[in-house]
Formats: sequence, structure tokens, C-alpha cells
Amino acid sequence: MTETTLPTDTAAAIDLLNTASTVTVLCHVQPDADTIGSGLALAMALERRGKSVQVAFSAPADLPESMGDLPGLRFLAAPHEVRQEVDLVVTVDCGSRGRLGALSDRLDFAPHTLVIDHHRSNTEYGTAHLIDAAAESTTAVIATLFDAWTVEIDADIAHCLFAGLVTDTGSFRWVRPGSHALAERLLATGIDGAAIARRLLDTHPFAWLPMLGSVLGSARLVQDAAGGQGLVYAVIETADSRGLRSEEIESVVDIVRTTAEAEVAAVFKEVESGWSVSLRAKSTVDVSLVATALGGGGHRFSAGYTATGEIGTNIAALVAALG
Ligand SMILES: [Mn+2]
Repeated sequence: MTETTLPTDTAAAIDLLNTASTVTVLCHVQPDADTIGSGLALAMALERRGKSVQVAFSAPADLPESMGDLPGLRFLAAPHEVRQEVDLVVTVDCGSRGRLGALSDRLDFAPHTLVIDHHRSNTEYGTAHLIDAAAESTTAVIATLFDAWTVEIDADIAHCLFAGLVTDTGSFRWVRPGSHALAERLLATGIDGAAIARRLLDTHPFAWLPMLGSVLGSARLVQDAAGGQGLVYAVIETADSRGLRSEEIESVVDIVRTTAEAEVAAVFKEVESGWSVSLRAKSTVDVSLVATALGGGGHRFSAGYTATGEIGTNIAALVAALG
């Protein structure tokens, strides 16, 4: 391989993007800043190359408020507005087809589907794949793609890429060599990294505090779970989350997972269909395997799944899956 030869998957991805005239970029349900940042950055690059592009996610109806100042929001389309047939569908940060929700049918109408992701559990459901399970964020995969595709990373694109990088690395706690170099490149475009991080990660309404008091007050430690390494869990019932945003709900696991006595943390969030469960591990347990066994997926130290039925049954099932 010479220096100018691109990896096969990168070259194939660029070929698909260059060849298409109409593109739909799909983000995952319950979108986070990585999937939205990736989608909007890709849309801006595609528009510059003369493509007609839409970005969408199937649920919930509204974009999380904390992402309301990301550049490129004009590309977002409501699910019913998403074109049925396009030359290319790209999914970003979606480990499985199911993560697309009701928009997964758009994969069936497209001659080509490109999956861009960093989930270890990715099921490779496209016709082409650009997956780097070692990447910090899907926006980091997109940055590498843009370099190969000679897309200039200006401040607007950098804002979107930084949003995914800062959130998926937990404010640069889960990093690897190169993570800070990418952050430096993005910040050098003039974006306000502190303001972006504050809005995405460090801004909650006052009602967040009493919710935390109630939910954390009922957390439980199961010391003999996970082979004696311990499980700590908390339950967020509908009554706890009333009037709060997804940002407040998603924040809980980041507090619960700091428990010294437990390798694994879980937060059970009551949703319409039952429970949405977030799992975190520190260093020894691979929660992507646990989540996959329970019908979900994710990363080695951060994963999730959904479940129906009684909370007690679900806690018992998780304890059993942890071994
Ligand atoms: Mn991600």
C-alpha cells in the first residue's frame, strides 16, 4: 500500500458519496449529540458537493433542546418528510437497523446503504460499512472520512464534530492518542468549546435537583452481582421524570456509575413500552455483550437495551445476565 492509497472501506464510502445525487442521512432514535453532530456535518459536506440531502431521526418528535444551536439544523426533516427513494442512505452512529426506528424502511428503498459507526456491536446491516470500533465517536470517524475526501473542516462542521467528540468521550475522560489532537484541530477553527460543552452537558433546569434526590435516594447496591464485582442500579419512574428533558434523564447514569463498590451501573428508565436500560462498566465487564444478550447493544463500557414487564423481573434478568 502506498501513502496515497486509502483504506478500502474509506475509498468505497467516498465513491458512494461522490456518485449519489440524493442522499438521506439517518440518525438513531433518542438521538445524542454524536449521531446528530455526525449527520449535520455530513449533510453540510454533501451540500457543498452539490448533493440534495436530508437528515432525520424517527423518535421522539423534537430534537433535544441542548442541540438547538448546532449548525446545519436546516437539513433536519420530520420522519414523514423523508424521501422514500434516494440514491444513497447513510446511517450515522447506529449500531443496528433497529436503532433507526420507523425510518428503517428507508434502507429497503435505497440501492446503496452506507453505515458509518463506532459501535463494537455493529451488525453491519448496510451494503457498505465504515466502522471503526476504536474511534471515540462517530464524529471522529467522520473527521477521518472528511480528510480523505478533502472536505474542509470549517467552524460550522467543527462545531458539529466537537459536539459528538466531547459528549462521547465524557468530556475527554475516555480518550486515546489522537483524541486531543482532533479536539485541538476543531477548536482552532474558532468554535467556543466551553460553551458547546456547557450547553450539551452542564445545563439543567432546577427541577433536575429534586429528581436526582428522589432517584438516587432509592438506588441499590447488589454486591454479589457480576461475579462479586458489584452492580449498582437506580430506577427512574414516569413520575420522577415528569416535565424533565432527556438530558436530565440521561444524566443519572453518570452519577450512579461513580459508585466505588460496583463494577457495573444500571439505570432503568420507565418508557411507554416498558423500560429503557442504560449500562456502564468500569474496566472488567463487557456490557456490550450483556446488552446484546438482552436484545440491545453498545460499546464495551457503555451499552443499553429495552425491556418490557415488571421492574423486579428485569432487575433479576440483568443480575442473571451479569453472571
Ligand atoms: Mn457515538
